[in-house]
Amino acid sequence: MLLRPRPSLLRSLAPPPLTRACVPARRTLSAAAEAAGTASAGDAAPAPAAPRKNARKLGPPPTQIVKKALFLPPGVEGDAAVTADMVIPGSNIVVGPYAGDARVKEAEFVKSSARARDCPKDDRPEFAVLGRSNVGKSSLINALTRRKEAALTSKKPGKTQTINHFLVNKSWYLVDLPGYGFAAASQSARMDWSSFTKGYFLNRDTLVGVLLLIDASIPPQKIDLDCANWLGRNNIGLTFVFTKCDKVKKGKGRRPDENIKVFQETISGLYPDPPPWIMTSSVTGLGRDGLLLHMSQLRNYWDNEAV
Ligand SMILES: Nc1nc2c(ncn2[C@@H]2O[C@H](COP(=O)(O)OP(=O)(O)OP(=O)(O)O)[C@@H](O)[C@H]2O)c(=O)[nH]1
Ligand SMILES: [Mg+2]
Repeated sequence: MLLRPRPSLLRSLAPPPLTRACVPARRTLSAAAEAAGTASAGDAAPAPAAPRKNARKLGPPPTQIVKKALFLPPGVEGDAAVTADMVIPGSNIVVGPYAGDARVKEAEFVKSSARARDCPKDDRPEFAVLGRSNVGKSSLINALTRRKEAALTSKKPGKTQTINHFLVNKSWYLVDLPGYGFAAASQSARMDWSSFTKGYFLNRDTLVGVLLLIDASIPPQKIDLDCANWLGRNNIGLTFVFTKCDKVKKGKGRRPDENIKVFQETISGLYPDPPPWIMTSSVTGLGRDGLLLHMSQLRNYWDNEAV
């Protein structure tokens, strides 16, 4: 049976962008951080903490928090009580009832596909890893799967040129995609990128969501905002995954948390509800467990709600 996510699922994960005039209030990282009691615009990236699956049963008396900056996952209603210990550290993501086993027990490379129609044909759910060339897509896949060379990485942009499927726990896929915005690529290569990758997004029935990687060591880039808009317009659910949060340039430039705050402010008017975001580093492992937990709740919801 071919599983198909219900349109309502995709909408709940990626609300379509609105015009600025439609949005009454700004939602920023600092607001999210205050609300979540996790990442703070003035602090360095927080140390990775293992999210607690049964967080609501543990810890000190729960504190009610402001929810307007948080991503409420499927199964958590807008009027539900949300406490700080339900929020994944370094993110705005609330852990809901669909969160499950997030461990990666095994991961194997399955296939490289040059065209969308050559991708594996089965009904297992998948997450696509998307972002600019060199943002750290292949490194993130290696960090999530804890395989040093599962996906090939390179200092030179443009390393990944095909759609690469990695099967995790024999039950779901992580998909490494070619990067966009590779300045040195010829015009025709850039056109090829957009037609073949867009074909993948628009036709892949088993796509649960996109991890849109944003380099936190540099200021926000227009091409990333354009990509987020394109995904939103096409009702494709996304999670902003900030990469390279360990990278602090000496002297000049903003720190990762400052870049993230500017990015949050830039996109704040575009969404009626805050999209999920999380800070990561493939070098330190920051955000790894939290991101896997987030994916587990999207995946389990998709499995349960699929028709
Ligand atoms: N400091 C730091 N460096 C990183 C991180 N993630 C990736 N890098 C480095 O960034 C460079 C590019 O990483 P890749 O994982 O190959 O990037 P990619 O997005 O797959 O690149 P393409 O396949 O060319 O699109 C490599 O030199 C990585 O070591 C991170 O979290 N922190
Ligand atoms: Mg790559």
